[in-house]
Amino acid sequence: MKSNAESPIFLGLDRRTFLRLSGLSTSLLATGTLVSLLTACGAVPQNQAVIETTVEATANFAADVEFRLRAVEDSVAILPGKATEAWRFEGELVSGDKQSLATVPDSYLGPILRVQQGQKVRIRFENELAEASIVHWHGFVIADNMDGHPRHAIAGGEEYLYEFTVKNRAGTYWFHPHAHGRTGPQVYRGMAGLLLVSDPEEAALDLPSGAYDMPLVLQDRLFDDENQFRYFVDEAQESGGMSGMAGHNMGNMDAMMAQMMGQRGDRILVNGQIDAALAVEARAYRLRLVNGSNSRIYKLAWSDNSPLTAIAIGGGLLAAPMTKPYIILAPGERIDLWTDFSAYEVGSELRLQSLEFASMEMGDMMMDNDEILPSGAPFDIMTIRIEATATEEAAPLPQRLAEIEQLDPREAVNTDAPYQVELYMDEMVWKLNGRTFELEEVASDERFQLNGLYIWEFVNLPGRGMMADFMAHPMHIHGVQFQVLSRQIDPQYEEPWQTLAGGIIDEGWHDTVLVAPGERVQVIMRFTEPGLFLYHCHILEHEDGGMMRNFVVEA
Ligand SMILES: [Cu+2]
Repeated sequence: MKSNAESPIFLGLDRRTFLRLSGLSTSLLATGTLVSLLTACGAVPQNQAVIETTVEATANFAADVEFRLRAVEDSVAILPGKATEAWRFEGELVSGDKQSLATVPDSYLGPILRVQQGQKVRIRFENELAEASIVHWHGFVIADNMDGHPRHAIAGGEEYLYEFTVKNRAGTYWFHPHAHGRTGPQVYRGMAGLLLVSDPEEAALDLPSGAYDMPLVLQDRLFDDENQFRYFVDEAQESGGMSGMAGHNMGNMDAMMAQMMGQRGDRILVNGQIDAALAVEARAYRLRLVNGSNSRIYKLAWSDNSPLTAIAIGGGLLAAPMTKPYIILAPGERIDLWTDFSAYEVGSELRLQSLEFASMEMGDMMMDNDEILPSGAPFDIMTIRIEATATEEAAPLPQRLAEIEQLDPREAVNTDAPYQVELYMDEMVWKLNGRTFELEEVASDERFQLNGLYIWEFVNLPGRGMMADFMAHPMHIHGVQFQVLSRQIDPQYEEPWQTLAGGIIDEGWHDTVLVAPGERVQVIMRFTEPGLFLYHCHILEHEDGGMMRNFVVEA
């Protein structure tokens, strides 16, 4: 099996400190002595494992809805002037209800697929890119060979057939590529789409629907002078690879910073649009916010300081609506807001913003390319114009939304010894328990029993690696939805933590949880799908660099 390329990533330090700690000097950098340290830096695996897959539809799988999903190279108008080259999902409804597929107009984003709990879904994925890819249905409880594991990645020109029954609760899920080492660049170039699930419990609530149910995908991008996406790791590769870095030091420093802290941009896009504006009626809406950014954390707030009302999170409807002054949305996470614009005058405007927070990434401003908007910096996300009175009154917000079974930690298999996952950097690479990703490797402590209830504890504390604790990591577990049991913050991190704490929603079901610097976060879950699944950081450059591992659920 091919070994994962390890990427040197370092963080939380300005350039000078990094050079000192790593025993380098700027003169060494200039002469290219850094080369040997960085030989593996850009060595993105080009070949995924070849696995035989069936592309023949299963005869006795009577699909209720069938889609064709192509990964294509395309160009889209984003900025004035030249079009931007993008990679995108092009969707087509093959059979089933016409409401099952919608496209996002004038966007690189893929289709919005609407499915119902219990439906049988068939999706034929056709990879027309020049590199391997595979599709992961983020948040879905699904068979392991349908989950889009990188071992199932297919080369350009090949197909992968997905057939599954929707098991998830009503909610906002999404899909994106998951080829190892290439998730970051593929998502960044545009590959992402939405997967919205409905169920009878949700239907009974009479929540805003149709035009009043609005998915909003939040992403940041950096553009060059020709209106093209800038992705630093690929740029370093294209300019002769990181091993030939003499003469490309600054470019490669950008790439190293991106690997260390995640690729960020300076433009905020909503549904693929810059300077997004949404015209609404003075009534209630369901706004489904998806953080589809490679690494940016949003601290969502309204410009008039109105509180936000959350009705659903990644794993679907909350038990009851929750009101927060602001809400933290980490990469991979979703939040559904119930927002009533009827209190606003027709003709008025409101902005959705991201507020300032302590990012802990102290090197950011000094090390990042200065075009980049640093993590934790405040910015506007979009403008909402209240353009008209309501054509139809919205039903009032129900005070109870869903039944949520609380998992009991006393009933867990490992109540007294949770599986600990330590998040830290070691030998310049972000790791999980000191290990990086191997395509099919599973360690002895990464094995769990089917239908077993388990507690995992993510630990983001100093003392393990040289730089263990400078970044918040959104940790994602595949094939399962979990509940957050507890958070424990180290006292020395209390102050920065307080800039996030008021906006964290731990209630309900999750597939991704943000683990802040100085934190221990315990989650509990029951594994109901046997097989090989992933858990990883959803900062896509961390994931691509190896901050990802397999675990096995054994029948
Ligand atoms: Cu991470």
